[in-house]
Amino acid sequence: MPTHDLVIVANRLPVDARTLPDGATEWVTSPGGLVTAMESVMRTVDSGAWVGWHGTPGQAPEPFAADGMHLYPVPLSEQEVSRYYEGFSNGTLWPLYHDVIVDPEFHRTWWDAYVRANRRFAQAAVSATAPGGTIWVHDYQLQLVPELIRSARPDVRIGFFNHIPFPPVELFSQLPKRNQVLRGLLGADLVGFQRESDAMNFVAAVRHLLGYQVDQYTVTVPGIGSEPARQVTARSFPISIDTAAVSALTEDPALQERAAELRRELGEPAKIVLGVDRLDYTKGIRHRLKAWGELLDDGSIDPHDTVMIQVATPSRERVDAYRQLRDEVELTVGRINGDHAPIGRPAVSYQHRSFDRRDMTALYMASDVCLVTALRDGMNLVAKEYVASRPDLRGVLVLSEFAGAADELRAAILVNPHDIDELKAAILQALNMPEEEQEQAMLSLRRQVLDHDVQAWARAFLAELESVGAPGGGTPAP
Ligand code: GDG
Repeated sequence: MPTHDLVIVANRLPVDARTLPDGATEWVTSPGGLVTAMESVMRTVDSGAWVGWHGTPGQAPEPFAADGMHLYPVPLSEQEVSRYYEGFSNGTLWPLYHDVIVDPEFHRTWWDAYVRANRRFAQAAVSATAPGGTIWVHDYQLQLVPELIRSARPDVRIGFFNHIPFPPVELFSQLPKRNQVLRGLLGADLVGFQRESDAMNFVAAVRHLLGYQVDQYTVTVPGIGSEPARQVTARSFPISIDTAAVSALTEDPALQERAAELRRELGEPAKIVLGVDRLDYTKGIRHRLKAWGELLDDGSIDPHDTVMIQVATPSRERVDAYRQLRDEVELTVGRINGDHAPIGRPAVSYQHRSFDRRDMTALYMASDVCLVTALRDGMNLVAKEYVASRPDLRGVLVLSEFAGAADELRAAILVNPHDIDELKAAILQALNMPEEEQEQAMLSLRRQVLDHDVQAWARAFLAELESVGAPGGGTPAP
């Protein structure tokens, strides 16, 4: 008997398996903004659940509880991981939705696996949800899930949030099965996006490709047969971070000491410049390194007193484009260091591994400049984390206008990362910014980030879902 009032559906459960010395499995909650946000909204309902893949191919473990949440693992076979997740999700949709920075690949076997996997997630959500409950589906891997749920359970409210950009219709139109994807999303009562432009792109695609009536951000989905028409709302809800958690860390004296120690370990440079990204071609790491290399070549930066730290967290290592990117980045870092690093100190300190949250915050606290140069990014949480880590009001954020965060963080130095000269100038401007100016900009950035945390984001989405989604078939069209 389904019992949960609020069910989250995401590709991954918020836990990782760890094998204990005696061979038993322990589940460790994976830290992250989404988990924190969901924990906070789950506390407001009688019973909350999360449906998702547990991270290893093969059979799924039985449902279990972790941190007050009921977790329902969805099984994926080795072939489904390769075709649904690495294939259609990360080899087709990810590049297409990020402005075709690399060529998307289309394979019908990938699509078939995507449909199969989406059905399984939808089925698990349907079984877990109480009558009249709410289901919140997350991200591009699960775009068919809203419609699949609606056809089985017209009694529930369905929300969908897309964490990545939604492309302009000219690009979206390239997607084979594009109409199935749109219809899948339109199963929701509320479709949320990071930026207003994403919501606009979505409704434009619905109008152009399906011919449905659109009034600003409201789509009227015609009923089939005797079914009444329904309305679906598209809106932007810019995601944020758990600012209270970051603030608490910055007040920890051990972390303040760690930040000072990091500077000492790097030889007390006058300036530290930081980049933190998943190693992904959307993040503009190559553009950033090109600009950095040229600034060293032309003598604008002295590697004896300025260091760049680039954290590049391993990501999607079985997808070809990611392997190639890693090779290129590592070749470039090697060249820059070979050409410029003083003995015993790097010009670029390249870190291809994960750091824990505390070390990450210490890095933000130790850095004078943070470079976010994404070529396209839904939001970019690193930009917000850097700002939240600077209660001292020092530090400068250089932010790509192609990251969703640029809509809100107007006091950053905004750049077009494709323009290497502009990027170089922005880096120099950041390195030379007087303290007073840094304080002014940081104050304004912090106001924005501290006033809009991830808990508020989740509450706003669910409140809107409650107001637009009428259980019993969605909002009927007037
Ligand atoms: C997608 C969208 C959107 C990174 N390395 C380590 C580490 N991280 C953390 C960062 C940050 C998160 O990972 C990355 O978030 P981003 O927003 O930068 O990017 P995506 O992973 O691409 O996320 C994006 C996001 O969804 C949310 O909607 O903003 O646009 O692409 O929190 O700090 N954390 C730790 N160690 C690392 O080594 N602990």
